[in-house]
Amino acid sequence: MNLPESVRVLVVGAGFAGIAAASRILDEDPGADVVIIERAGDVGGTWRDNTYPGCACDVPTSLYSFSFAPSPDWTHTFARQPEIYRYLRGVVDKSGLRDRIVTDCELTGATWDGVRSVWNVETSKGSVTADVVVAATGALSTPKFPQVPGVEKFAGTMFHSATWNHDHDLTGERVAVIGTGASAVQFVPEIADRTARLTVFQRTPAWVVPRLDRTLGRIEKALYRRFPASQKAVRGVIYGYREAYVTALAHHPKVLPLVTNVAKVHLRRQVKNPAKRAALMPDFMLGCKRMLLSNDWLKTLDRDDVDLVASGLTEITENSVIDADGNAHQVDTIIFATGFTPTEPPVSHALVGTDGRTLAEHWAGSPNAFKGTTVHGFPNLFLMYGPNTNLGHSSIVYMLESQANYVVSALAQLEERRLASVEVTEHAQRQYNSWIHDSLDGTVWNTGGCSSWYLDSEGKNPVMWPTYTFRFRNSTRTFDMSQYTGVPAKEGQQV
Ligand code: N01
Repeated sequence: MNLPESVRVLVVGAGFAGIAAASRILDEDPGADVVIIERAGDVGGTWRDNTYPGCACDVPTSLYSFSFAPSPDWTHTFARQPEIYRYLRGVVDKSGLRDRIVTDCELTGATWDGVRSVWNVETSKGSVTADVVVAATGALSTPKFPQVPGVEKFAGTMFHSATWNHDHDLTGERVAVIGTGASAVQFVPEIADRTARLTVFQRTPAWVVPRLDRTLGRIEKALYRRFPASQKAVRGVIYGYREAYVTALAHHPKVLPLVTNVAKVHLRRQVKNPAKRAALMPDFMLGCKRMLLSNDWLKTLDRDDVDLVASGLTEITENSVIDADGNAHQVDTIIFATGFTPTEPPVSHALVGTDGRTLAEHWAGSPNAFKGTTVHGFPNLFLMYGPNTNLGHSSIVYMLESQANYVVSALAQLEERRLASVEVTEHAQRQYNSWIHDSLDGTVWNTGGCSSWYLDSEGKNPVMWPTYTFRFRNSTRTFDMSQYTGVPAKEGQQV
C-alpha cells in the first residue's frame, strides 16, 4: 500500500513485535485504522535478515510462535530460520495484514506535536501524522561491529553473521570467526567442513547445554491439526517448565550448580583436547550470559582443523588477525558474530518528545520505561520489546503479546475517556524502575560474575525482565490510567 497522510495507529516494523501489535488491535476492532511501515521489502524482522547457515530458534517453537496463530506444520521442536520466516509471512497473509503494510519505508524522524496531539512522522517515503505510534523495531536489528584497530586495511572478505554474504563461497578458505555467542554456535558447525582452516576468536567462553531437538512426525502433526487443543496443551507444559528456570535464575541462583553440571559433562564429552577444554570452561555462573544450546558447537571446536584463540584479538592487518599474544592468523575471510546494539536502538535517536529531546537523549545510554512500553515525555508512544522485557528462559513472543494487549487496552481507554493523548507520569516510571532494579539485584544476570550485553556502561541492567513472565502478562492486561495523565480531545477531534 501507499503511505497515507494520516493514520490512527502507526506501527513501525513488521517483525514478530509489529505483527503481534497490529494483529491484536485488528482482532479487537477489525475496522481500526492501522498501518505498518517496514524499512525492508518484506515482513519478518530478525528472522528475515538472519540467514546464516544453521540459523534456528533456541527457544522451543511451540512457545516461540503466536498463541493466536498456532501452526501444525513445524518440522522440528526448535524451528529453523526459513520456517520461522515462512510462518511470519503466512500469518501476515492469512490475517489480511499484508494490505496494511508499507514496505521499503524507513522511519527517519518522529516529533510529538503537543498542539494537535499527533506524531509528525518522517519516513523514506514521505510524511505521515499518527495519533499513536507503536515502535516495534526490535532490539536485535542493528549488527554490532567491534572497533578493532586496522580493520579497514583488511583486503579479504568481511561480513556480519546477521548480514551473511551468500555470494561468497567459503570452500577451501581460511576463515576467522569473531565471537562465540548464540549466532556463532549455530553457524560454525555448518561451515567447518567447507573451510580449509577455521579460527574462532573467543573473548569469553559460554555455558553450553545440549539442544533437545527432534523432528515432528506425521502423526504428531496430524494430531495438532485435528485436535488443536493438544498443541495448546504442549505449549502450556513447555511454558510451565520454562518458567521454573526463573526460580533458579532470578530467585534462587544457588541451585544453578545443578544445571551447571549438565554443561560440564557436555563439555567433557565433546572436547577431548585439554587446552581447548580449559579455554572453554566459563568462570561465571550459568545463566549470567545467555546459556547456549548446541549439540555440535563444542565438538566442532575440538577438531584439529579448527583453532580456538582465547586470548582475544588486538589488531587486523591486510591479511591477518593478530591475537593478544601477538600471533598473526592469516585469513581470507572474517565473519563477525559480535551481536547487536540492543541498548542503543536507532529508533531512539529518531523519536523527539515533548521537550524537544530525543528518546536516546532522555535515556543517555541507560534505557528505561514504564512496563517496558511507555516513557514520560513521549505521549501516545508504545515501545515493543522495550527496556527490561528480555528473557533468559522463555519466549519473547509471550512478552510481545502481553505488550500488544497493553496497547489494545490503552486504545480502548483513549476512546472511552475521549482523550487525545496519554502520557505516563514521571513518578510512575521512576517507581516502576526502582522496583525493576531492586528485583534484578541478586539475580544471576546482575551478580553472576560476567559482563554481558544485559548490562549498560554504568553496570545497570536495562534489558532483562526480573521475574516470572506471567507477572508481566498480568501487569499489562489492563492499561492503568491512574499512572498516566491524559489530554482531553478537542470538540470534533476523532479519537
Ligand atoms: O551475539 P552475542 P549473537 N572482540 O552478543 C563477542 C539472540 N539470538 O549474535 O561474550 C571480541 O550473544 C562476544 O564476546 P563476550 C540472542 O538473544 C537468538 O550471538 O561479550 N569478541 C560474544 O562472544 C542472543 O543473545 C537466537 O566476551 C567480541 C559475541 O561476540 C542475541 O541474539 C539465535 C567483541 C557476541 O555474542 C545475540 O546473539 C541467535 C569484540 N570487540 C541469536 N564484541 C534464537 O534462537 C563482541 N564480541 C532466538
